[in-house]
Amino acid sequence: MDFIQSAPVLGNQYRDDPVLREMLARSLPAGVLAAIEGDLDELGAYAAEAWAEARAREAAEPTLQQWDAWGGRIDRIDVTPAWRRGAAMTTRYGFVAAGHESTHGVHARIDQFARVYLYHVASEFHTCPLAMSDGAATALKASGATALVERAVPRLLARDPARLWLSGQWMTETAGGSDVARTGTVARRDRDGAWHLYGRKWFTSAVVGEMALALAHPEGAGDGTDALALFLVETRDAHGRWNGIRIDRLKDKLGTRELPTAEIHLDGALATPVGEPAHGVRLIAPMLNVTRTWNAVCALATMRRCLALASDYARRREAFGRPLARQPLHRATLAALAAEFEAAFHFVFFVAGLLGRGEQAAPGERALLRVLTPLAKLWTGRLAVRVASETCEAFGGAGYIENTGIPQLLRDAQVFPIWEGTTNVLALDVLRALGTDGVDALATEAQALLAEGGGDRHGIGASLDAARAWHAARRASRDALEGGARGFALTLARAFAAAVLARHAAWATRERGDRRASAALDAFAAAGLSRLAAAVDVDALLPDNCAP
Ligand code: MFK
Repeated sequence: MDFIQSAPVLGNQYRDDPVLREMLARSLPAGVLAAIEGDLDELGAYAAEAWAEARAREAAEPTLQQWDAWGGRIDRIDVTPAWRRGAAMTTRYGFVAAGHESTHGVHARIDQFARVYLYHVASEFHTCPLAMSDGAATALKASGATALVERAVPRLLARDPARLWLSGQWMTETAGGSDVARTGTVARRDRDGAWHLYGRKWFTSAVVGEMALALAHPEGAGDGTDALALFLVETRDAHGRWNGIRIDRLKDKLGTRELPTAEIHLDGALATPVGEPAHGVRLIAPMLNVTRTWNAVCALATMRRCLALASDYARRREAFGRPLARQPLHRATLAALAAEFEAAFHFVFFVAGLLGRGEQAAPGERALLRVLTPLAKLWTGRLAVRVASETCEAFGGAGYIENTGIPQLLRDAQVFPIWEGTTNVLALDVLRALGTDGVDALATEAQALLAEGGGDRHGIGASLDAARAWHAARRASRDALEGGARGFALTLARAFAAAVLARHAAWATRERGDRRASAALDAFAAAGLSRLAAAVDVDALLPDNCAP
């Protein structure tokens, strides 16, 4: 009889994840952990069930119905079964609410993001509108626009599915994905003083939601970023009809295909300015920082799923007389990925902890958070693609076959370096956020972590010193600084992550007798902390039509 390979099996993703469990044990008071652990265990089980269920059926995708049988325009989007469960799951487990509630004080964001991390892959990117809803609640609270806060925030944070609102973030247009200043959507006032939006939004992933925060140009305002205004748009009117919104089509995307990303036209959509109708980018920035944190957490979730599947498969799959799990090169390949993942994991949850502390207790740490957020997003976005690509390879031919579920992990991972700002845009944002003495502040914080972690045995301080010297040497030339910004940002991210991991590893060794985090640190540092770019003759390498 022909040999039949057994498929990888996913267990409870909370119980089987020592990295998550150890981080929570170190970061949370025992009472907080005890209070949330039941939910995390259920989410771990849900992740495993959803994976098995998805393997047993055809892939489902959302559909857009623009017209009814009689020629009436309806623009109805039908979503997948996982999305139909979204509101119930969100309110039951507080994927948005938990981050804002004061129940667990400064630990709110760690609690929330542990939940999101467990839910993400099973959610079929329902986490995308949840990220934007969280971001909208955060931006509205920061805006001080009291009436809008009172109307929208309790709904965005609702624990009752019938009350829950989802929010979109309508920024991207055909001319402006990264360069938001090119926004062409116009805001006009009618005779009664009400604002209406006219224009085209090119990537709206939550048009199925109840509201969106949208950037638009008030008619008659000047040019540039400062002239843009931020508006709250409710997608439906009091009768449930579209509020001056037409859905042109759903995007045909490389991945995240369960997520109904739409192109829309705004044709007089009634909108309310958030604060004064100007400084829209400054007003939406808190939303960007929150969605970028979600992006990093969801990238971690994808990496963890890849590693869980690849290691289960390594135990099942035999080649050349023994399982892959006993073959030195395969083991070394998986271990190197596990080390990168563990460093990234602790870095991102450090950022989540900082966000929670900043919101609930200590606004003074916001400057550090401002730099670490784009670093976490840009590093983990690219790392998730690498881990997913290696995972396909670890499955050999099976990793290239659609209904194993493995190729989807790679296609979906590719959204992380794009959504919410590309790697390069974020690297430039890091330069801006650092200002003149930001590297010093980062190095000081890293030294404090290393002191807790028992010292620097991996050249972490030296890597940060080299980054500082690199930055100082190029400060006079904007082109030189920008040209190397990606390597510079990755160096900061890797060195700072190593310091965070060092602190955790010392705790895990001391309190748990567990050497895994320490081994992860050794392997991570051995792969090199610095990614500073050597001088390259770019002009010689690029074709003439790319001349400066
Ligand atoms: C999940 C699946 C999704 C489906 C597929 C999706 C595919 C992708 C679709 C997309 O297009 S996603 C959206 C991607 N685009 C972005 O994320 C925007 C990227 N661009 C940036 O991040 C720019 O840096 C930004 C637009 C924010 C700013 O550019 P500007 O126009 O040069 O403005 P400027 O002068 O830097 O900033 C204006 C103000 O905002 C300044 O404050 P002041 O007015 O007080 O001086 C900045 O300090 C402030 N600011 C900017 N970024 C900030 C910030 N403040 C805090 N945090 C930040 N991150």
